[in-house]
Amino acid sequence: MKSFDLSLYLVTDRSLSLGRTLEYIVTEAAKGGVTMVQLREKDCSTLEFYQQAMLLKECLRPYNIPLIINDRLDIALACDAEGLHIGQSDMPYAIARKLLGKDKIIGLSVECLQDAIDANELDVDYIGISPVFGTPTKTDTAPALGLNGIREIVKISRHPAVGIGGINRTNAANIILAGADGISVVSAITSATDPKEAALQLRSIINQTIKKTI
Ligand code: TZP
Ligand code: MG
Repeated sequence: MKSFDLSLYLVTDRSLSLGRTLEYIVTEAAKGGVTMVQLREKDCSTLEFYQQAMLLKECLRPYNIPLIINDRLDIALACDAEGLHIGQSDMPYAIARKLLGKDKIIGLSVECLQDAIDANELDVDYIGISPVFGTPTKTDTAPALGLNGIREIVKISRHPAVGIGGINRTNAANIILAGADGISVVSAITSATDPKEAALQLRSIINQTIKKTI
């Protein structure tokens, strides 16, 4: 059975890790309570990507945290990751599902209401609402959807949803209050002086906020 928790979802970016390895960042984040990790690496060779995925799989195994691979279906298959995250211009969902099988997690980025409506036709496991706010981490994004965008999308979507883009401890609660099941962050954990402490703080905000919404 596929079971996963979207509440605190770390997405990696080596260029923001302040010289520390992703193994270090991910292990500290796991100790701090992240529930999913996505390996998202641009500008790296297939060999490096594969080796990095295998290293992160080892780091996450003791914590039982799923490793999701961004975009690269071949890497997800090669390292037997728990899942794949695809964007609107990546491998079509149907092909990814056919090759990965029904037991793997597949997430899809939605960048507007129509993407979310279209995603209702697909058996994706979650949607990533992208971007919620503008962010220097990724500048080639669709226009920011804001909290209203989250509200509109979760109202019509049949899938669990996580917000991404410009999320940190000052606005994390609002993402949950707008109806998302979780937050996805890159810099708020990856660039923190103490990634474990950053994850703990986000974890605590999410726990408090989820309690209020129940
Ligand atoms: N997709 C949409 S925004 C984004 C991605 C990968 C980057 C989010 O980074 P940060 O540092 O959490 O704003
Ligand atoms: Mg992509």
